[in-house]
Amino acid sequence: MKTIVTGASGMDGSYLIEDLLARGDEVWGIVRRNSTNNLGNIQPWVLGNRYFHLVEGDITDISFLESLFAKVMPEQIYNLAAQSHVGTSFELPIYTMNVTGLGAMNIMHTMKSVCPEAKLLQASSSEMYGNAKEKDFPLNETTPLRPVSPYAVAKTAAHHMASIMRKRGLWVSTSICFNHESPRRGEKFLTAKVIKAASKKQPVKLGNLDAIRDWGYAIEYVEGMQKILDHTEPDDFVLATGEGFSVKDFVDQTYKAMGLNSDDYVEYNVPEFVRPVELNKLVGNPMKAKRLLGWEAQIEFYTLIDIMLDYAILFE
Ligand code: NAP
Ligand code: G4F
Repeated sequence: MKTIVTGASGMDGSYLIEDLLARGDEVWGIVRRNSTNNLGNIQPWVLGNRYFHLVEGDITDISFLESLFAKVMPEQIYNLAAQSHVGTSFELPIYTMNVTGLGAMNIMHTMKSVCPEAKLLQASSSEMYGNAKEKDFPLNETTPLRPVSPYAVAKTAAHHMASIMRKRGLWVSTSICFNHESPRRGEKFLTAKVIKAASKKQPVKLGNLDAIRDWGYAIEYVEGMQKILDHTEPDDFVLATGEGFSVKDFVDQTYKAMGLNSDDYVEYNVPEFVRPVELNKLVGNPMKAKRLLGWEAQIEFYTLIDIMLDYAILFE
């Protein structure tokens, strides 16, 4: 199978490529050109694999996409590239829309004109739901989308475009992923930031501790993405654990696992890290993915913290 993966240097992209190579795909991984090294997540065995092709490019550049897609004629495309940080999207709304929203549309448009027989997985996000009504929990594939951040607006635009393209006959699926984490998580995200500080027994400055998230393990979520593309027909699927914990729960448990009391280490409501609009609660209903794909998250909250802490203590 010839497969293109955007966001190859990111957390999910790097894990996904490992799975795809292991199952025998030939993979083209798109990374942005960078003056410094942004390939830390891509393992040496992947970089040295003869079935892996590292391609420099940008999803905002449609001429690049057209020429790559025409050269490869992919059977599968995973679009994981995004400006994916919600807080940053308030500072860089237009940039975020260009990359996360229009970039996804560039990919769909290029697929339609160059390789309309290919299958596309668009990485949608639980952030699209915004502050849902209490009666709507846990959130599923039919819950209304009410985005409250520029990032979510961009993801929602791409999500709706995926649905339009599907109605026009293209094989476009979406994974509506709830938060998922791993030792490869970028260090501006809450979990990685807290793990790094706690593992070194250092203090940390945070924003709002009250928000609730449904946190899973990234390796399992990229397995879910593959199952979505392997399904018999294109569709939308929620990938989530179904369990919610607060940011404070995450912080308290992480310091506790280090034998520390978080009250002694955490400064919160620090203005720099408080978002102009907060998304208070995200808890997903993964039943459709379980029923149709046989996918279910196994790694729960406390194990996830242990995995991330152990890695940080051993390797960072
Ligand atoms: P990530 O670690 O931030 O990776 C994003 C990737 O996109 C990086 O490789 C980044 O490259 C690349 N990228 C950014 N702008 C680009 C551009 N203009 N052209 C080409 N590549 C570009 O994100 P992730 O956590 O792996 O998430 C993967 C996808 O799932 C993203 O679309 C994200 O929005 C979505 N998602 C994630 C979660 C989650 O909890 N992790 C949940 C729901 C949805 P650089 O390395 O050069 O920055
Ligand atoms: O780790 P976060 O930045 O993740 P957030 O905003 O939930 O977004 C992540 O999950 C989405 C899916 O639901 C993805 F689409 C998106 O790409 C990304 O992967 O923040 C988690 C929570 C938020 O409520 C935030 O306000 O932690 C709170 N928080 C408190 N202090 C903080 C901080 N978040 C960050 N990043 N940094 C802080 O200092």
